[in-house]
Amino acid sequence: MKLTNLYIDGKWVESASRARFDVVNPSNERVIASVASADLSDADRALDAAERAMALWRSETPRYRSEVLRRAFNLMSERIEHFAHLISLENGKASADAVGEASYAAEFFRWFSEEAVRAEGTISHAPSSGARILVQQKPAGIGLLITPWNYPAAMGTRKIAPALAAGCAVIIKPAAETPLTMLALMPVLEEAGVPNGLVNVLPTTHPGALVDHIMDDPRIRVVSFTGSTSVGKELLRNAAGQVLKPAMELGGNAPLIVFEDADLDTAVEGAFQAKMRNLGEACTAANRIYLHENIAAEFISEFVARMSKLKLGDGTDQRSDVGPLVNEETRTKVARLVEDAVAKGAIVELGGYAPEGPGYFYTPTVLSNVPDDADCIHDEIFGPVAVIQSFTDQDQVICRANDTEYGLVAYVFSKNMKRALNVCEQLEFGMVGLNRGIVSDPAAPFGGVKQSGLGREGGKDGMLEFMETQYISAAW
Ligand code: TXE
Repeated sequence: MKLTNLYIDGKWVESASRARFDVVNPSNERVIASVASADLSDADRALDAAERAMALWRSETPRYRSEVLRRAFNLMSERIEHFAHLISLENGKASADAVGEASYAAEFFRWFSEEAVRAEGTISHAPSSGARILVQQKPAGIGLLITPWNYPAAMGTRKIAPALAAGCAVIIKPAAETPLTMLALMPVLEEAGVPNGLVNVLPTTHPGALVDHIMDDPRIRVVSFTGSTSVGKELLRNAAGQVLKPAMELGGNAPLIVFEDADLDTAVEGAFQAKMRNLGEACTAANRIYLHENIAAEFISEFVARMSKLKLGDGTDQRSDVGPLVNEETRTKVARLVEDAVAKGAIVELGGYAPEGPGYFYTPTVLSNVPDDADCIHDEIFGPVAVIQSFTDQDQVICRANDTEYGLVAYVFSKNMKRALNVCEQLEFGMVGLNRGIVSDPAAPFGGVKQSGLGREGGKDGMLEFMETQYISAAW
């Protein structure tokens, strides 16, 4: 078993209260690590360290910051297998998914090393007064980054890299289920040249109290969160206290629409990726699959064949295609949603049960004929359950797709580009996958509308979440 501490000011330290908690491997329910649990005085130390570090970091040249981030990319890329193994151990995901995540996570350092030198401003003439309008971007201040367990590396680097590129320091509060990957990143950042105190990691079992305390400190200016909509709303309320800049990546309920003119193989593979990447434990997971009734039977038969090939097993075992869910609570939620759908008339085409034995496993499942009043149509499933409905009319399916409080991502499959783009534009979602089951890319603005959140991560927009616009009205 591994013992690990908090990471504050470039040092590994016990928490002031000496409290610790266990991290469990979801594949076999064994304890793999004991981690220090931060309390309020630890947060104060991290804030002091971040303040000192940021004062120097923000005055370095963008080129200097860019080179540090580039080294972080290089170093993380050399250790993909190491990070993938840790991700599989603490999250349970299969090693192919874990390698994918670690590589994706590293890419944020590369992208933002390139963006670090491109924080541009403008100068223009005020039309009436003749004054000059100078607009520039400045680092917003210390960022509090709260990350979930579904992508223990990538949800962290997607926030750390832009914050550092912008000139900010950060305090990270990783999920208690998966703190190890983020802690393991710290030696990489040190080696890359990130100064002490610029990045601090505070795992805890009391996120509410710790986060409230940090958000009450006027030195924090940004709160960047990825997690559930309910916690996001609570954070938004608390952010009002110090009028913090919020970036919120919250839940999703993605529709995936397959028209009768879609390339069927592309659609099946795209739906498979959109549903099963990360075992469905992703806010981008296809939650509702709408098939045109002319192609529904053939699609279901091919999709079930694809899903039934998956081998369940320990996430760290290279032979496993899919691992367990992250914990018992998640598995219970998934099982409840399946039972509810079946009780209301859904047909189980595949799976639909939790196998015996240790580990939080749930079999890949396909449900067809799912009625609109089933809970899985409205709630985020966050598990390996494909929920299939059919449709006949384009306007009606757009209406059903938009009938959700969420608005993160939608997927459309059609070879008719005129129709496809028209449908994409009518979908009330921040992102659309068109003939693709994956939308995430460090170069693209990731984020949602409605109750899926505020702000964008990645792309050009990601860095702006950690910057403030300043305008100087000048006469010369
Ligand atoms: O999320 P939480 P949970 C969705 C998904 C999942 C559900 C519940 O539907 O089934 O949320 O997951 C920290 N103040 N997503 O319960 O609780 C927590 O420690 C401050 C979607 O794990 O939102 C962790 O670091 N922080 C999602 C982070 O919030 C608090 C990813 C996320 O945990 C807090 C994860 C509090 N009061 C879940 N309570 C996505 N958008 O990808 C918890 N946290």
